[in-house]
Amino acid sequence: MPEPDRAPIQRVAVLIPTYNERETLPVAVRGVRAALPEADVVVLDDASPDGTGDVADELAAADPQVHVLHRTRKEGLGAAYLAGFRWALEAGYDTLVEMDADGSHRPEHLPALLNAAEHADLVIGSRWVRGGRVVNWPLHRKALSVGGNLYVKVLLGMPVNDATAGYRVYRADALRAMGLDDVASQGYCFQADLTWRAVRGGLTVVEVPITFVEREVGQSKMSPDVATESLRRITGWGVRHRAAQLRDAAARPERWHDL
Ligand SMILES: Nc1nc2c(ncn2[C@@H]2O[C@H](COP(=O)(O)OP(=O)(O)OP(=O)(O)O)[C@@H](O)[C@H]2O)c(=O)[nH]1
Ligand SMILES: [Mg+2]
Repeated sequence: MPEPDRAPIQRVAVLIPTYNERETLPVAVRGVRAALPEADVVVLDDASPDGTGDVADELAAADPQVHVLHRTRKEGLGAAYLAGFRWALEAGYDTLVEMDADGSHRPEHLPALLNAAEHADLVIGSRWVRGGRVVNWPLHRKALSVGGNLYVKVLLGMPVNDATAGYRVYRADALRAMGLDDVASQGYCFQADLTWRAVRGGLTVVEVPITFVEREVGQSKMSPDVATESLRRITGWGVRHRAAQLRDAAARPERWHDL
């Protein structure tokens, strides 16, 4: 194991975006507080009609290590995370965790994810590396995730098996270096977008296997629109990336023999 080459992890914020998660949020918050007592929790709620914001306020009133960002309307996972990142970076956290509220992301994995973040800029809790698992997903959902990840990997040439995963750890300096002002991805495409920015920026990305458990309560926000946004944007990045590679190669005929 290499020596830690980054600032030690001292202040951790676990960001949990919510939209209609009043049943699942308390379980998730309790789980994080038990697994990682020194970390703070920041709930990012998009004015959930089911009153998740009030549930979050109650959790925050009972525990000074729980905070809530109330957003005025549903703007998608990406926008909620960007607001959460800004808040947590300004508040001085050095390590930011992304975690779903719905029970899919087990708090028991947090220590291993954070250990890996001692040596990485971005740690992805990965379903599609050796040791990773998905519990209770129908075949079509597995196929969508595996197929989507394969598409990203081949098109962009990214050495990451689960670029769309939403359970991850960012070091604050890495997020600052990634330039988040022009991130347009709104849905789950946001995860692939930030992975691509990290890889292109030469940051260290590490995958740690997790067991992902499908939600048992509440409703999925996955939709055909979300999948279409991902396909459209990722294809656009791929086309631009491959065109740039071709331009590079054309400009350097002396190196064609290396190709
Ligand atoms: N703030 C906010 N949170 C959201 C939004 N959309 C989804 N989320 C949250 O993001 C997390 C992941 O969403 P899910 O609905 O579980 O999506 P998913 O995991 O792809 O779908 P399932 O497999 O069915 O659970 C959950 O904690 C959601 O409440 C949004 O527009 N705003
Ligand atoms: Mg989910």
